[in-house]
Amino acid sequence: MIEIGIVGKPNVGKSTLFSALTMHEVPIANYPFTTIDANIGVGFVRVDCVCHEFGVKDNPRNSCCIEGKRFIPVKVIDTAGLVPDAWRGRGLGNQFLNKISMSDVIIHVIDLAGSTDIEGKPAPPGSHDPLEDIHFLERELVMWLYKILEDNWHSLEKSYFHRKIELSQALYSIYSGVKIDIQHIESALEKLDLKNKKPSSWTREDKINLAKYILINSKPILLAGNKLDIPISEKNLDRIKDAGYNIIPISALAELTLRKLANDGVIRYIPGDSNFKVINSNAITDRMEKGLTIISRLMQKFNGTGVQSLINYAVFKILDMIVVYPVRDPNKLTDRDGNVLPDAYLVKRGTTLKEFAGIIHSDLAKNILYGIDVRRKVRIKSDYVLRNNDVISIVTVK
Ligand SMILES: Nc1nc2c(ncn2[C@@H]2O[C@H](COP(=O)(O)OP(=O)(O)OP(=O)(O)O)[C@@H](O)[C@H]2O)c(=O)[nH]1
Ligand SMILES: [Mg+2]
Repeated sequence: MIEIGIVGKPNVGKSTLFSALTMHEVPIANYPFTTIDANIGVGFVRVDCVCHEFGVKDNPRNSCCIEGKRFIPVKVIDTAGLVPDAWRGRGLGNQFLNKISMSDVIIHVIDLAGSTDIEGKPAPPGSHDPLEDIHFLERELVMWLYKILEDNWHSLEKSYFHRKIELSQALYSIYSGVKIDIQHIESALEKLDLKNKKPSSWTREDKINLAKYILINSKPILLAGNKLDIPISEKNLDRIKDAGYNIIPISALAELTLRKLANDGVIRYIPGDSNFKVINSNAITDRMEKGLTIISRLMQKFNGTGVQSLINYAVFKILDMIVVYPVRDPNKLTDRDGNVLPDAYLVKRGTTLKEFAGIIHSDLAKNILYGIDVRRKVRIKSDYVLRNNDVISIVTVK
């Protein structure tokens, strides 16, 4: 399953976002270090399900479908707040950075309202410039990767000099606990002119540059501008955009409120909708009504609370995933048990049919004969490159 790590300085709303995405109850409070250990849960990307196009009523198994919207699970990890120099052990230190080491993409939450200082202590809205929070995080992550390298330097040199292991391979094993691509290590060595430079002569700067290259290529960071419901946030959002950053504005609190009210049957709201409808007005207090008015205004302007767009952006724009629906019976679109369009898989664009078979089950990849493109009703070969929303059936030797 794709993994998304949520990071940021303390008190910016990471746990609120996590809770809104996963509906897990986790401690949320207006002081730094409310979260002291990582929270792990399941959130969902939202796409238009193909059930409408095929005119069928589906029974999803690995995902769910609400009124033609398919929700596909992704793993979400909420971490404790990071303060400058966390990599050296400040604040709660870097131990929890290891918790996001397997993440495919990192969401960096910042407080758009500037209502928290650089250490995450509450401050009046507008008193802190959120632009300042953007840079420190990248450095923390780079230095975290750098520290892993430094901590394992001795074993790297041993592998390289005594065991004659190739440099890229030796580096790759040092980073075995961090999900990175070996190609990224190879291209980093090439690009940074380190390929033929003996590790014993690498400078600190060489090591930091390598860590930076690996981070940028293996752990893309997406900025989430939170607390959009606080009036000053919009001004800061424009400033951050003007400074050239790609940032998705969100109100995690608005999303969490809507999901809770929908769960309680007070409103009708499907995550990611651009509006909601009150269905039990008796349950609405004056205070709630005030809150809902603010949320409604925000949703009109930004086409929703931004939370679903954020997670979709991370998966589809940054990770460039597509959705593929495997079925066993190409006519009925069912699995072995008769479930219609049972599964929706997120796979990297460019994945071939055979690779996809391997993702489902290694035996399937071994025994594949060909596939059937259910939409076009044609046979497809093992090397067929899957397209978004493909519904395919895999035919095997037995
Ligand atoms: N107005 C507003 N407040 C928010 C929003 N999201 C979170 N908050 C508030 O910000 C404060 C901190 O929220 P948390 O979710 O605990 O923040 P955190 O980043 O997990 O904090 P730590 O665990 O301490 O690092 C709480 O008072 C939340 O209610 C939002 O979208 N709008
Ligand atoms: Mg928290």
